[in-house]
Amino acid sequence: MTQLKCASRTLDLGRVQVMGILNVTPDSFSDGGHLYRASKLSVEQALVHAAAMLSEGASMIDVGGESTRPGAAPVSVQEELDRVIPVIERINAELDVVISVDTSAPEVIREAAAAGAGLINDVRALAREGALEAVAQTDLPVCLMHMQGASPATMQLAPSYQDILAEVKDFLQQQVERCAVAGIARERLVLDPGFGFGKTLEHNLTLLRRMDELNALGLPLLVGTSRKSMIGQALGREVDNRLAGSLATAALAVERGGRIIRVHDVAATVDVVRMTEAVLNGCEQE
Ligand code: 7PM
Repeated sequence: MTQLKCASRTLDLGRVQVMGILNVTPDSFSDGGHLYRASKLSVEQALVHAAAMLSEGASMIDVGGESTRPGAAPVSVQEELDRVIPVIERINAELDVVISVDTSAPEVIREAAAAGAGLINDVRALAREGALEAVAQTDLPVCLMHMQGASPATMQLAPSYQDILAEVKDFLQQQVERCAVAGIARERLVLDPGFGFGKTLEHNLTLLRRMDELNALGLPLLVGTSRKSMIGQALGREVDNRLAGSLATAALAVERGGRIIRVHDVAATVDVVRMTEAVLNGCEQE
C-alpha cells in the first residue's frame, strides 16, 4: 500500500487520512488588521486547536498563513513567515502529527521544511518563481492543486471549461511531468482537483461526480470541499451551517478514491470516512 514519507513521519495512504485545517490568518483570530504578528497567545491558540483535531483523529494539520479567499489582498512573504513558522515549530515540538503548510512562496517552503513541516500544500501547484526548485531541494512530498486563473484574486471571474475532468486531468498530468523534470520523485506527489478554485457550482458538482477519472493518474488524491461555497450554493446555507453538506461530499470523495480529506470538522469527518471505508472494504482489516 502507498506510504507517503513526510519528513520524520510516514502516512499510510492505504487508509484514508483526515487533514485538519488550521488557519493562522489574522481574520481567523481577533487580532484583525494588517500588522498581525504571531503573538504568544495566537501560537498557543493554534496549538490547542491542532491538539484538538489530532485527538479527533486527524493525522495531518494544514497550516495556512495566506488567505486564499477569492479577492483576498496579497500577503507579504515576511508576514506569511511570521504567521506560520512559529506555529509549525510549536506543533512539531508538541504533537505527533504531520504538518502540512499551505503556501506558494519559496522562502516559506524552505523555512517551513526547516521548522518541521512534513508536506508542502500549494494551491498554485509550484507556479511561483523558485517554488519548484525550493521543493526539489527538500525531500518533502507536495500537493499539486488545479486552479483555473492565475490566482485566487481572479479565479472566480469567469470560470469556463469544455470538459472540466479532461482539463483538470491534463493540467495535473503536466504538473507531474514538470516535477519529474525538476527531480521531484513521483512518490512525493499528491494531486488535488481544487474544488472552488476557478469553478462554478456546476463545475464543482461535475468534478466530484466524476472524480474517479483522476485515479488514472495513479497518484493519491487530496480533496478539499469543507464548508466551501459549492455547499452553500447547493443547499442555501451560510458558512456556519455547512457540516452535513460537507460530510456528504467527504463520503462521495472517499467512494471515488480520495485518500486525504481536508476539513474543518475533524471528528464528524473521521466517522464518515471510517464508515464509508467499512462499506467499501468490509470490516476484515479492523
Ligand atoms: C477562504 C476561502 C479561505 C477559501 C480559505 C479557502 C484547498 C486548499 C484551500 C483545497 C488544497 C478553503 C480555502 N482550499 N489546499 N487550501 N485543497 N490542497 O476553503 O481545496 O479552505 S483554502
